[in-house]
Amino acid sequence: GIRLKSNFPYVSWGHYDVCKSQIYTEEGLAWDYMACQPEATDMTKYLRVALDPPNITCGDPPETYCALENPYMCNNECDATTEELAHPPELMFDFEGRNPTTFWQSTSWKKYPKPLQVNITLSWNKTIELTDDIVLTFESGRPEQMVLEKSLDYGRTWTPYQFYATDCLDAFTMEPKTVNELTQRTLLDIICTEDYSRGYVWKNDKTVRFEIKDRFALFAGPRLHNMASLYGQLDTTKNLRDFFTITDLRIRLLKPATGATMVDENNLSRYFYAISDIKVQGRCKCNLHANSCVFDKGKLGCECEHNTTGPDCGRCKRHYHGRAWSVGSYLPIPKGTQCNCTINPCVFFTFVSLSTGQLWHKSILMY
Ligand SMILES: [Ca+2]
Repeated sequence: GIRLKSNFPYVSWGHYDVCKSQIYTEEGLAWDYMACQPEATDMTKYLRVALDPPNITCGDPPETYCALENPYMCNNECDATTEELAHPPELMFDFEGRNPTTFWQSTSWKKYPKPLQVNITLSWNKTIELTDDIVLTFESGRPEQMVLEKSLDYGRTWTPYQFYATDCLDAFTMEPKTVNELTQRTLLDIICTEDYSRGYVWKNDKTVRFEIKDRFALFAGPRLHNMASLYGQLDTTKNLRDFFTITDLRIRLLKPATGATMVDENNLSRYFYAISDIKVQGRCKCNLHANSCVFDKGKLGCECEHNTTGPDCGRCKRHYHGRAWSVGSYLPIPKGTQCNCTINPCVFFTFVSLSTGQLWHKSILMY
């Protein structure tokens, strides 16, 4: 399996890289347990993508597209059988450092006035915690209507994260808002924003964001210099923790860019969706009981410490039900999270071999 976590102990923000340290007690050497979590990383390497409708990708049959801003510029060809002209979904997640960009593209809006709608579902089959903004880069115009949704139960139920429209009132009967209007009290409100959909400015700005860092900043300060404050809030507020936790994301594209109030019905090959890049930064959710997460046989799983087990370290290991399982605690920093699972007391002893000098660890259950 691929290790997401390097063994270097102090990386990124938050001193939550070490799960345990050795301490001297009256009985000898023992382990002191501490809150720990895997390093944040690029989560798009570990997702599965599904499109609905499944045959909405362009190129089968081949199509020629015209530019949105110039109906006479029709040199965009899509052909699924030719590698250079195909635009499959994986091109939303490839390395985007070259020129020209690579992108997924939908069929054109040929069934107008029936809406051209596409759902793009990203699944991790594992709970993950978002640590940075979700950023979608549109190769053509940004959609005039879009909803970003999340699931916390592997796609069984969905709730909106954010609405996007050129006109929020018209599209979703919601007052337009921006993330800057949110406060600590309204942080969990679901808003509709017009910031990422406006008219013809798309030529310069192609991105649509879900602003995680601006929301973090409401507790951690403008440059996230006070993560301890955020962690304190996360510790005590389950709703807040859950807000940034997902198993799946769904991008619902509801109306493509038209660049005008009237759709040009004689040239519907100007209207389509194209996405060159999707960024999702996050970490495996391990309930503060693991500092590494492995990708094995196509599945992410925490490497649980503190005598916990399960994909999210969500329960006690067998024989370690001395105390009820609980989520680890960030507080006090950096220590404080005790193993809640061992038969009391929770002791690991270290032995030294007199012949080889080797160290080994042995847990002793004491009744
Ligand atoms: Ca790409």
